Amino acid sequence: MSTTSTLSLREQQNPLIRQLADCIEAAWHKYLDLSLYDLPAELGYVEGKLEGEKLTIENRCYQTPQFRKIHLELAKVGPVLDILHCVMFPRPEYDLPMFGCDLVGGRGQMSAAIVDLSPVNTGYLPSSYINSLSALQPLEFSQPRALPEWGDIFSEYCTFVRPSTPEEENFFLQRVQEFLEIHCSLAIASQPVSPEQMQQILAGQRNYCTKQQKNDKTRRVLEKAFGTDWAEHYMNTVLFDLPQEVSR
Ligand code: BLA
Repeated sequence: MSTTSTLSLREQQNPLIRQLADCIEAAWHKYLDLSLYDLPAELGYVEGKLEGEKLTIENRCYQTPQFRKIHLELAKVGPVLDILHCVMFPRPEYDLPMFGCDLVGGRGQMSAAIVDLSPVNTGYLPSSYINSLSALQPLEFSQPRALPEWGDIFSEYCTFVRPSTPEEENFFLQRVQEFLEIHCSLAIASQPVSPEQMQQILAGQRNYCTKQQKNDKTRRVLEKAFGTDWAEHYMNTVLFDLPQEVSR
């Protein structure tokens, strides 16, 4: 048995992914009142095979008074692909955007780094978010990336780049940290909305999840390792499950 198998997945990840995972969890612990969120037991830690390499997935999931589910996932395909995926799903009683972050890379080079606070309430971010986000220092990346067709869910503050130097990797880390500080501090101060608004927010969250489920690049990795049905199930129940109707 190789010695690496005794290390956690996080310790085997690309350093930027490891730093980002630590930074996300530090913000959550600093600002939020966390309790555990139970994923189906068989989906907390999963292993499969992708083109002869081992695909390992490790999930961490919490809930808080303002968030139905906050999810951090690390995935690794042998030495070739490292992935961090993170989504914070607000409870629909609160007018809060979706925090989403995906970092994909392999063999020392990141190919995709995306972070956003995406609007769900009739397509607009709350004004408190616009005020804070528009005050952030603009960051220059040498290789910005174009959003796919389903990417109309993202806000104008979305950062989507291929970070190509250590400096740009740090910029990305900084941006995620800033987004999380803004998001967590506004979230814990937010008040519940009216039942009508809640229905709109719910519709916006459903639209967000439905669009994210159209990401063929994510789907392909999961399908190749675990099969079509499993990939469909995983994308619909763990990565982007639709919030249930709420009755009051
Ligand atoms: C891209 N996501 C990708 C890519 C892979 C994955 C392999 C292609 C990398 C590239 O184009 O350079 C794979 N991502 C995964 C897998 C998981 C994952 C397997 O999270 C989980 C197990 N994706 C998200 C979230 C966002 C997101 C929360 O999960 C945004 C907030 C975005 N990922 C996203 C986008 C792309 C991407 C926009 C590029 C898609 C494209 O160019 O078509």
